[in-house]
Amino acid sequence: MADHDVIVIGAGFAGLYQLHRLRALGFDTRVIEAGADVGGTWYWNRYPGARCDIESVEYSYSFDADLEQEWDWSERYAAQPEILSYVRHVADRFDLREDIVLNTRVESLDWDDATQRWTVTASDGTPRTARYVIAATGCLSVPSRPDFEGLADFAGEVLWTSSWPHEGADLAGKRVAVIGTGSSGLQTITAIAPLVGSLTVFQRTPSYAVPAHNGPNADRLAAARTRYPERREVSRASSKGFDCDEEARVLLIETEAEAVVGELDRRWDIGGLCFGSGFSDLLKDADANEAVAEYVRARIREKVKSPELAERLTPRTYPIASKRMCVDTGYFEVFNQDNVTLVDLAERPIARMTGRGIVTEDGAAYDVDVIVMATGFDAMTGALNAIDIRGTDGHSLRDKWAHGPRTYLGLMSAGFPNLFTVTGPQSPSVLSNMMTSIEHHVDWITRALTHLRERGLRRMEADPDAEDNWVHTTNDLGDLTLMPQAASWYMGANIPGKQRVFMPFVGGVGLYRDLTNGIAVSHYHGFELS
Ligand code: FAD
Ligand code: N01
Repeated sequence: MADHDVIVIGAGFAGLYQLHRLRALGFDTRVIEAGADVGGTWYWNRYPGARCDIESVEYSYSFDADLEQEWDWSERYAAQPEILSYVRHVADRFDLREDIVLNTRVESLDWDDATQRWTVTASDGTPRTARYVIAATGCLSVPSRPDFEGLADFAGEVLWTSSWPHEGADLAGKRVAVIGTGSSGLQTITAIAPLVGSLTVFQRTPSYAVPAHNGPNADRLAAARTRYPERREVSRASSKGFDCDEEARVLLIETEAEAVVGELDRRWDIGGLCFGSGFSDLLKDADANEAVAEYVRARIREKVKSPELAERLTPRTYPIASKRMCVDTGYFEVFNQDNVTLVDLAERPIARMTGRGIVTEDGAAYDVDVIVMATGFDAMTGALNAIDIRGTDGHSLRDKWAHGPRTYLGLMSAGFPNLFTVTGPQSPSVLSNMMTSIEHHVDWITRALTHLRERGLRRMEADPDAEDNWVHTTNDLGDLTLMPQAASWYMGANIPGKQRVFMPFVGGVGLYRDLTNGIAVSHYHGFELS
């Protein structure tokens, strides 16, 4: 039996940094990763056009000043191959690989009260135990694979953006269908439109998208290098975990219409996800939200030549930013191409697949060579629920979370001692620059384990009352916003049968950091330590 101080599940950005921190402090740590290499999201999602939509100088580690100074980000938003090289470089640079077990999936975790340890069962059959387990399993790591009738009969190729073939896919000249118009769909569609013979886009819900204005990065990188520490600190104190120039925020409903448009124009020209950040009531006031949504709708009309097509591509059924906004580079313009067709599933849902392609409920048949599924993820809870986790008295986490996740601070769940989650549900995680949130959680967990060790303690568990309060707080805060109005993956609404509950903490990264650090200072108020 291999016994460790800590087992970390997942070798994405979170798992790697967690290993680096703990090993430096002398904790015997193993990382177990299902994939054949490190990188997590950036190992699996290799579809054409995949890139980050937070600037690379912010969507990167901040823990090592030399790494910051030495790594060259070639574009404002790095593409997937460059991000994957960066993660691999980090694994090599800090000698992390020797403590990572690849190609191995953790299947179950069982808490043993007598030994105060977790038994970790994984697909390689090696028996392992650990004092602590840290789930760095990712919020967007379990693909949603809708059960389309007849999919197995389709004679062509089916490709999933979330597990794109490593050798690539030759789409040149082919008849390609893409199902899904979230961030993955938008990026794929834009990248493949110039190559394919014909492209048929199956859209269930249109997305709000803001321009990336991507491009070479030399000037930005040079500027960032002169003030990385200051910039990172602004990000850590911000609401979204990256610098969105929030200082000058005002209430849209108290601002002259002309000034509103001026501010939206300014941010549109800068590009990226800070677009709505000038207005503090964007997600709180329906009128404010509608004004910003209308601005984006007008921009779509400018880009799409056919007014009828523009209208179909225009989101109207949910508030802007209540689903994660997309960042695009010419997505809407793709629909001006003769070889691109939009199928509006709101009018004609998919009925089934056949040997030749896709048939909609009105009987229309779309014959294609390749179907690309950009249908998203079982987000936030999917990867945790995929593991059979049994806490004290054999209680299952899956059962406990059947009506939605229950955590204290998004870090632990009562009844599951010594089990931590990095960017777990009910923390800011997916509403933020994930790098900022990952580094904060890893630092917080590392500090907690050090605190226990220094005091000869062996067990840490969330107090059920503190957890109840936190669950109410996160739900109530979510309900104060417009976010629950969308059928989004934040709500679990994209997975049939999943409980609809708003999962992230909306209070912002800076507030959350102060709160959680304050709890650490107050000897982990709300946790039981023994
Ligand atoms: P992941 O990268 O998801 O890694 C988790 C790892 O755990 C995976 O490798 C998985 O195989 C492994 N794992 C899970 N379960 C098990 C198990 N049972 N046993 C063994 N291994 C397991 N966020 C941003 O902030 N900005 C962006 O621009 C951005 N772009 C994105 C683009 C795409 C295409 C996607 C899908 C997500 C994007 N995200 C972005 C979110 C992204 O997931 C995070 O930024 C970040 O990469 C998450 O890192 P992680 O280590 O927490 O999780
Ligand atoms: O997934 P999504 P994603 N029939 O859930 C549709 C991050 N990310 O992989 O909206 C027909 O957003 C679904 O329709 P609807 C980012 O956080 C970032 O694109 O549910 N359609 C939707 O259009 C992002 O938010 C980047 O009605 C079906 C699409 O599929 C998150 O990952 C890039 C369907 C799924 O969109 C997830 O993005 C990529 C069905 N049965 C990802 N089921 C960056 O740019 C689903 N759909 C950084």
